[in-house]
Amino acid sequence: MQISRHSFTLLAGAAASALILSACGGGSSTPAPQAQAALTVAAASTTLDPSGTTVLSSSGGNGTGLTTYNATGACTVSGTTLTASSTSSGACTVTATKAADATYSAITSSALTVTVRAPQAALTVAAASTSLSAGGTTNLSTTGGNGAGLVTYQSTGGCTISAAVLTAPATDATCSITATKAADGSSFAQATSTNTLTVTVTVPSTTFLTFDETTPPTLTAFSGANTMAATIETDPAGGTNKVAKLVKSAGSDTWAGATLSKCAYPTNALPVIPLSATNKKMSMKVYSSVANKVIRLKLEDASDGTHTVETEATVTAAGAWQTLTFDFGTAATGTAAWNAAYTYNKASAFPDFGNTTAVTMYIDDLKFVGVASVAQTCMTPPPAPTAAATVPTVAASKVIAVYSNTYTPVATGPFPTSWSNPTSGDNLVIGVNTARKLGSLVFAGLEPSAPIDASTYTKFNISVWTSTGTSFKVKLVDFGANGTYQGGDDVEHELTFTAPTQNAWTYYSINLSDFTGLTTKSNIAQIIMVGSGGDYYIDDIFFSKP
Ligand SMILES: [Ca+2]
Ligand SMILES: [Ca+2]
Ligand SMILES: [Ca+2]
Repeated sequence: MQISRHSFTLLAGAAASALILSACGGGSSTPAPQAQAALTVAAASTTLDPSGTTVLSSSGGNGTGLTTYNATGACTVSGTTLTASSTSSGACTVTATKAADATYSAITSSALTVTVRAPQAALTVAAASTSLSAGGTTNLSTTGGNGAGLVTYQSTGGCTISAAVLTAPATDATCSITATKAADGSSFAQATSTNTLTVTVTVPSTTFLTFDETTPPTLTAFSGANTMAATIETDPAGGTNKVAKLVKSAGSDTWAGATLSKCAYPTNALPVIPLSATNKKMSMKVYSSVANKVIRLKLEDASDGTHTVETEATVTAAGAWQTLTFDFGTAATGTAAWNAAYTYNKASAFPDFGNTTAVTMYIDDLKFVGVASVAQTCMTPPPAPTAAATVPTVAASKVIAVYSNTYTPVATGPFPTSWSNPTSGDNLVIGVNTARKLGSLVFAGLEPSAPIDASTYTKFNISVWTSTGTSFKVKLVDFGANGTYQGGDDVEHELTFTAPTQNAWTYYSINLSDFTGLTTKSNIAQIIMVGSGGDYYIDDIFFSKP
């Protein structure tokens, strides 16, 4: 067929019409794109703190088109990560767009609003008191911040917190406190105090020894092997501070140590250290030549060595001062427990207790922990005679003396005898005159080495001094014809003198006939003195005749 120019034009017009029909009516060669189902964008969190992030996701849509996210306002988007601005807050508008593919046209979701909370103003934590006693409390507070978020407090270092009240522990501590103000809904982000606060807990204590005392303490080293030395020296760390230096030599006794005292009475005493059910600790600074060494501290009654309590602490560093705590509530293995009824007024330190190797330890600042300002009063010695007993004037030729330095006494055993209470006595020397002290006298015996024949004597004489005694008794015992203890012939008689004059010598010159039970007097073998408590001083015990 011949196609005219005109008809070609017509054909071309028809073809164009066919193409248009195809596009509009779903013709087979180039179908029109379809609309996707609705697309929804979501965020894992719709409230963000400054610089906070969240993950975006989408649902809905159709086809294989890539989903991308867009954000405007106070955040930015990268991939699926939405990041809040660090500087601005408020609304952030997020949309997702799923691209077109061969089948579907592109679709964009509705907008999702993510809120970026504002940063709070700086928060500052404070405590009403930053220096607390053990177990003491203080109120915490904050300034700054924004919004109505709850403020909470956290502490390290041993302090505890309940609501806004901080409680100090029972021991020395340094506590750091942090405050956190919670986020306030969608307005303000969480705030944390940037200031930490140091609370220093001061446990009350009383210092018993510093070695800087005007009158230096007395150091009494002890060691059977003579391998212990204790002196007061200057601080090995420098300066003018005075400390005690304990030098234990190789080959020492395991129990070598030194007693630390500052009271004149009783011997080796300190003022009473008032350990109690609630306060059983002492502290002492220790500086050791060798690390990881035990030092034992022993407390006892300076007047009764059977009343003791011992505990130990360990020096962990060499050549550095460490403050060690000695808890007498935990007695050293094999030693007596603390006893509420005991008086502790004597302290001894045992460097490297239990070992025999050489060690040098310096000690300083012995403190009783738990109570401040304990009165430190040394015990007052009980009164004692300041004058000698009146010297008796009976002629020596008419005397048999048992105890005297006016007359020559007969030989005797120890005064008091070993079966007495107390078991030993002391001499009180005033000028040239000696008297015998019977401390805390219950009863004291005196035995001539050979029985005394007092059958021709008429008086028993004795001088007695007491400050607190309310009675004095004296008993004479005659061993009878056999001259020895027992055998059925022993006789005795005790006389009681009530209300002796106190704080003065009393010279008793007693008729032997008053000892009515003493029916024989040829073998007087025991003189027994009985007190009512307190110290008694005795002098010039003798038999006499006109
Ligand atoms: Ca000192
Ligand atoms: Ca005398
Ligand atoms: Ca007898």
